[in-house]
Amino acid sequence: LEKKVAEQALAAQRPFNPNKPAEYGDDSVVPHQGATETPSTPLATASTTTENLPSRKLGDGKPDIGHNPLNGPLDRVRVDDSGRELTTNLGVKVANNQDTLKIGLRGPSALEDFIFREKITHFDHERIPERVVHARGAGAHGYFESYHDLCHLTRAALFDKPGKRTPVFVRFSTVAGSRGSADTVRDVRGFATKFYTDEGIWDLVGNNIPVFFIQDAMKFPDLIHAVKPEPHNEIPQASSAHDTFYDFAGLSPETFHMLMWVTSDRAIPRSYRMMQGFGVHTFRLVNAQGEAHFVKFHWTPMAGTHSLVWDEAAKLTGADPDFHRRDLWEAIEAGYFPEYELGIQVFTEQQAAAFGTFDVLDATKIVPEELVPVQPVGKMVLDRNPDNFFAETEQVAFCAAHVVPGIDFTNDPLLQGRIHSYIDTQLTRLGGPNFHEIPINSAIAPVHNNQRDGLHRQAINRGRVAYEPNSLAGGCPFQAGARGFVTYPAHEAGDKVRGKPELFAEHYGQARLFWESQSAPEQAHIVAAYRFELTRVQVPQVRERIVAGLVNVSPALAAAVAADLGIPVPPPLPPSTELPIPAYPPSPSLSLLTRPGKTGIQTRRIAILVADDVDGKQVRQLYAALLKDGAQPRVVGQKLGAVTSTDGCPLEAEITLETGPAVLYDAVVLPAGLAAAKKLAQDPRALEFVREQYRHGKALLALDGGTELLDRAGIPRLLPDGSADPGLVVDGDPHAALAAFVAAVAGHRVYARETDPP
Ligand code: HDE
Repeated sequence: LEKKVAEQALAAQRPFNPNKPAEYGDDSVVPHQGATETPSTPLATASTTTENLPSRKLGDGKPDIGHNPLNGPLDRVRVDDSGRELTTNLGVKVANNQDTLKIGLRGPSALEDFIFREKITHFDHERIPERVVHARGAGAHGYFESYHDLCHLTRAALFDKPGKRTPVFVRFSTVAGSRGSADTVRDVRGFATKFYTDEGIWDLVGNNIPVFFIQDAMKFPDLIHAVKPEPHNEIPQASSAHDTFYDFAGLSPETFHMLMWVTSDRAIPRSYRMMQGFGVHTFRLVNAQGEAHFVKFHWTPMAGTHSLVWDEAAKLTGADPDFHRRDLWEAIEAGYFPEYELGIQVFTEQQAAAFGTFDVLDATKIVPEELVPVQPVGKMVLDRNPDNFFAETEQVAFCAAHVVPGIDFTNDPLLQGRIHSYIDTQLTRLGGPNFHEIPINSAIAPVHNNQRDGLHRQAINRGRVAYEPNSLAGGCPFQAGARGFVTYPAHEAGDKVRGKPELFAEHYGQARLFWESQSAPEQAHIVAAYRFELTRVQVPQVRERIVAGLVNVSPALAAAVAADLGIPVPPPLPPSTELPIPAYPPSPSLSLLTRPGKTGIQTRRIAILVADDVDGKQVRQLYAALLKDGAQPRVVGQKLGAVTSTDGCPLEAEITLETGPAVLYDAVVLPAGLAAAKKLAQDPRALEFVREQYRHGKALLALDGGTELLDRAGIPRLLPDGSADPGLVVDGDPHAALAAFVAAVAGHRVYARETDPP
């Protein structure tokens, strides 16, 4: 085959430059070895599965572990190039992919070169508009498994029997930054789940924070214009820390509850795998008898809720802007599939009316778990990375209007606006009304209707009937009646008005509840976050207005922030209602520290610092032990390549202090080998590494000579209050030391170590 291609190309394209055979001459027409290899397996036959046929694998029991029934429908569009010849988009084999067609070797290019023109034209149109919000994200496939039969509450197909699995695609995102912005900025995280249920697609388009900035969709464009980079100079990227955002926030005191959450550690998660998700709005569950309950959706990660510290998050934006994307990808590739439990808070309209201090239609309020407990109803496992970022993660179109029979909306005015906005935005972003046919967006349930045509239509609808009612097609497709989506017949009556209920105007009770439910380190982080954000604000009045709002949340918080900004505490913002600020009992579940997680040190990144004359045997043992527990150890050296070992068997450094700085790791091991430690102790980068690990509250294990490095870095052995430091494991019996270290890594951080300033 190779020979034939070469001969044909030669015949077609002579003359060549005899002086440069490899680039311009005869040799160049022979493609690199492998490029024309004969396929060893027969051409894959196209899958017969289409999105219009129900998948056999759905709803009839459990597919194999790790097998996603969505694989089938997507197979028909998957392309694997291995062992194939290069073709144009029309399937014409391409002989030469290096040179345009020219009239003479030094002559002009020919317009006739359809191969070049197709290639460059496609390239010119590769980009599509990024999402107006949530532009930066990462996605994964998986499945949802229902724990119980929830038929008494909802007729939604995914909950109709215990153990039932429904395929999902999830996209996590930041909100404010553009597609190329860094992952670890302070921001809300999107947590959007597409359930490909037997009865159509349900999108639960949530966030990692259970409340929102505003109460009414009318204000969304203002909010986003305020938080996005300022329009005159497009600064700052992916940051709320600027005048326009806090100007809007201070003048819209409904934002104050959400401001507490975004200044908390929730806004700098350690991983997408370690954050909660929330549906935010109150939705309705409707059963087959037409009975409805209000519901709030909660995702809780099995890996626990863990966050970065701010100094680390800020440094990570430079050290690895893809930190969260990479973390999700690597965990799934390694087989440590992220898991989240779905919980629901269920309550009746009568109960909701009796809550009294807040309205369940107000998205700036939570329903405290003390009032309505969260019941677990299933779990989601993300077990497969996308094959192609653009085709799947970028083209996936979530939509708050995508509900299925058994799940319905409420009158939350933010949700009502979202029902419109998402489909609308896809028309621009994905270029027309047929975006539901893009493979990642297409339902597994059958699709039959009379919608036709439009840009990029894929379905080939048969027959002459595209209307209803009809007799010519026997009335098909016919209405499903009670088997279809039946809107819950909520009784509505009222005057046409623009306004909101009085209870919506109480903005501070739950902000105070959040503040008072935080642990001491979490409170300290909130103060520091306000300090950072408001210091970036240039207009003093804008700063002051935020502090004035904080006085209503907590005078202590306002005083701490004011002190840091060097201003006196201003008088409180006037309340928007005469209703009193309600008092709530503290809600421990609002603290991240109450959800330690069940996955131990799995996927935790652990640096083992090495230099010449390290105790290689010990490093290998530690490496193996940490790997066995699911951690990701990395041998970090002063430079790449081998370091000598005391056992005569050299070790390879996998990454360097420069490329793998401290912020990339959850913990560090300083192995034995006095000489190695001495060398490292003279390297300022190693000292900085150890100091940063300490300052960021991470676990450190120092064995034998490793302690010298601790001393040189000035690391105290005890916590500031004189007690033992559970995250600092020094010497001792190696087995006991390793066990204590593993426990410390699983414990995430020793916040008691934090000093401010560092
Ligand atoms: Fe969104 N939001 N949003 N939002 N939102 C979008 O849709 C919008 C809101 C959320 O990974 C856009 O496809 C309005 C709350 C997520 O693809 C857009 C309002 C919550 C994602 C849009 C809100 C969210 C989006 C931009 C106020 C948490 C990313 C691109 C009424 C419950 C989904 C797109 C993904 C994306 C509109 C408020 C979550 C413009 C009008 C509240 C996770 O349609």
